[in-house]
Amino acid sequence: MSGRFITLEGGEGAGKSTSMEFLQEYLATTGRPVCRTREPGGTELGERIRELLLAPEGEIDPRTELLLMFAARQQHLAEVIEPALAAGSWVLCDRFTDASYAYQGGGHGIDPQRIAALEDWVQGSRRPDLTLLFDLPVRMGLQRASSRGGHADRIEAQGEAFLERVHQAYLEIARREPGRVRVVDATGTPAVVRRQLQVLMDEFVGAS
Ligand code: T5A
Repeated sequence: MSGRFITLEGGEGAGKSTSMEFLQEYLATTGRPVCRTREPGGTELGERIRELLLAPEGEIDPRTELLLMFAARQQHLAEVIEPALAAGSWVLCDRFTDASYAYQGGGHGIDPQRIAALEDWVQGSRRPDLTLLFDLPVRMGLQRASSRGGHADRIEAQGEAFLERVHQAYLEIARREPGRVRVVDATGTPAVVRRQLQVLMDEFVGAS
């Protein structure tokens, strides 16, 4: 039986990493093999590209940024995602191509048709089976992210107006694809967020 591809999306500090733990445990209790990964990253090369992309110093042209995201994604698909799905694993991926539409498209204004061309080329027909979109006001996400301590990465440091465009782009994707993209209200406590995830996952797993 082939696996399922589940992606987690949302703005900065929306709680994806926190929820990843719960989702991994949830699937493990159903007896499904799980592969947990992230973008940009997920492979040795992808993690090196991630370091280049997120390092706070220096400017990166938005097109270069987009192409590096897809370079890392190509490697990730070839090395990790496709083999895991073919082996029957359920893949949980912290961010995927919706992030390119939201950040490089919505945030930087790159034409979505350009992104779609890369998506078709790199992914073929591969699309997530389910996307959980963690919806949180930008300012709240930034507060949560800064409460963790450490420096803002280069993309996080783009400013509130940029991150608001990203937020709106994500909501637009959810409006366009309500079957695939399920919106999680991320403003509540971790326990409240988990309860929503439990309901969504019960529904998705039950239908799979
Ligand atoms: N990117 C990525 C692109 O621009 N294009 C692309 O194509 C791709 C794939 C990745 C960056 O790359 C960009 C987007 C990103 O800017 P990242 O470090 O992976 O960088 O950034 P994020 O995915 O945003 O990760 P964050 O760590 O910032 O956010 P998370 O994982 O959503 O949040 P999390 O779980 O770490 O939580 C943040 C803090 O809030 C607390 C946590 O304990 C933590 O301290 N928290 C809560 N507090 C209160 N209530 C809750 N419900 C909470 N849930 C978590």
